[in-house]
Amino acid sequence: MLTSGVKKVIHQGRMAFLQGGGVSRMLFIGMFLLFMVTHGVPVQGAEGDPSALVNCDIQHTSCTQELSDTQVILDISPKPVKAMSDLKFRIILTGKQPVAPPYIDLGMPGMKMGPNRVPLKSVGNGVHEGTGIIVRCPSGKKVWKAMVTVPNMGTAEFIFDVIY
Ligand SMILES: [Cu+2]
Repeated sequence: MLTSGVKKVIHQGRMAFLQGGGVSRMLFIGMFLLFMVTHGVPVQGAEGDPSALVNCDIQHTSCTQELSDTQVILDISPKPVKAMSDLKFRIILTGKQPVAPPYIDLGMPGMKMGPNRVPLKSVGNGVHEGTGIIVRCPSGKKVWKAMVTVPNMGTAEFIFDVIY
């Protein structure tokens, strides 16, 4: 009786193992399919797609964002806005003027690109200008970000496509 009881336990254990193996196999197949969906096929607007973050049509127009005390208007020229060429950055502040000129940090969404700051000088009437260069990302991605800091007033983030 004891022996058959032990055998029964072993048998049940083996069945559980086989069933467990089946579940693992199902999980593996499921994860493989999920991997194919997330990595094998580009999904428009999916998390991690930087073009979903674009909030500024800098190739055609200037872009505006609101801070509590002023509007921040960004323009970059000449157009089309190209990487690896001298660019003129202009920030217009329509409201309250800051204690010091604004500056721009260029980068890419979700990527560490190294420091690239464009200092700006006031040319009067709330207009601030400076020159800088947008580099070419080795990844080939073309979505860039200009983080505009207005001292003591806040930051505005402009995300746009650049021509390579
Ligand atoms: Cu990059």
